[in-house]
Amino acid sequence: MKYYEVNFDGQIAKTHRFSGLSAGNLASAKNKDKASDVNAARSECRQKQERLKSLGILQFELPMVNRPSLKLLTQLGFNGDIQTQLKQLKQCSNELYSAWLSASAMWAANAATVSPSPDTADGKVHITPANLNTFFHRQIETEYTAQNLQTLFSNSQYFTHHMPLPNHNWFADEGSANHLRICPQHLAKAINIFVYGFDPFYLSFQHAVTEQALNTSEIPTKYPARQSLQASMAIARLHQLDPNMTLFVQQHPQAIDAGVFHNDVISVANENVFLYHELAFVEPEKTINRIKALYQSHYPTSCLFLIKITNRELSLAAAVQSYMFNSQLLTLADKSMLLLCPIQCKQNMAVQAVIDRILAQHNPIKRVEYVNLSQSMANGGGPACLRLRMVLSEAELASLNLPD
Ligand code: SUG
Repeated sequence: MKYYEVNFDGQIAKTHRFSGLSAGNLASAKNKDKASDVNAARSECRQKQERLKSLGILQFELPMVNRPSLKLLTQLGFNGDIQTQLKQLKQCSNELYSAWLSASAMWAANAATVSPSPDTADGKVHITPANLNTFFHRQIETEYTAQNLQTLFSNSQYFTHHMPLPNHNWFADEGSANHLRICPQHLAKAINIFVYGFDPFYLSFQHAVTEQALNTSEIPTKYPARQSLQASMAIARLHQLDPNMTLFVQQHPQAIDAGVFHNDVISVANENVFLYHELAFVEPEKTINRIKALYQSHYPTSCLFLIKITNRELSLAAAVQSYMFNSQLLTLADKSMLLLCPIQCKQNMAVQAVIDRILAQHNPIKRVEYVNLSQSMANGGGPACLRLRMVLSEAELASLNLPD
């Protein structure tokens, strides 16, 4: 059976704007109230999609999450005709008005966590829409995203849809942006790595006993951690992943406080290549050794390429500014890999030096290209944020309920 990497990009609602809604996402804060251009945003994203198609990568769009939601106005108790409701909403709070307008469903990496059929005990594709409950402007996507995913992946012979996790901070979930698959080839049963920002029970215990957690580096102190360990564990259970091939790894609090609000801003994996910053995870060496040992025990004849970028080579600040780790790492027809980077990487000398090193060393990454996604980047969304990445078999692909 043939398997393919398939990318589903989010569509951009006409209300695309910069509102500074995501604390801890430095681009979002910096560009608050900057003039936005929805046509430019759509055209930039379309160009990225066209480039991938021309490289032979399967590329589709998720159905549009319609914004703004009129239903939400009524749900929040704003009455009367639409003009009256809007007047009331604006008077009530600017922040609420901006959240209501937000076109944030464009960042499809946060739409859901998806486990492909080679990884799951029942051989089905499992999908859990993310509850996105850290920020209200994102949480309002979930209901619509879940419906869209059910429509698109409607064949129950192949796809199992789970409910979003309970809408509580214990289960804060931001979808595939905090999930990595590592394996010799897409079609293999993979090692699943879930990256979490906080363990809600550890934290409450610490608070109750000594408040020690706040005095150590165990949690971020400046910005919110958006992915909970409990959420990641629940998804691994729901998706019937092999516990012997599943790791839960904590994101480095220093990284979160430097603006790394999702793991896909600081590491990227594709098949047997794992590109990561040395401050991506707590206990970095131990974490990488666990991944290495697991890989060697499951795929003794395959080589894992672990590409570590040190903080000396590229500071966390430069990683966040350039979004190098938010590149799409893709396997091409000849089995070599392409790193599709945001254009910001071209202008950063430290990133250029890192890229030169990667290309010069022995690993499958043979090409680097750059895409201009300035409208998405100004809200903290690079190439990898814009797509929900799946691995689908020929039969699963043929069953999709794609619009004509
Ligand atoms: O959730 N930005 C999004 C960016 C999401 C990027 N996704 C991944 N890294 N996978 C967020 O922070 C900003 C909206 C505003 O400020 O108007 C925003 O929601």
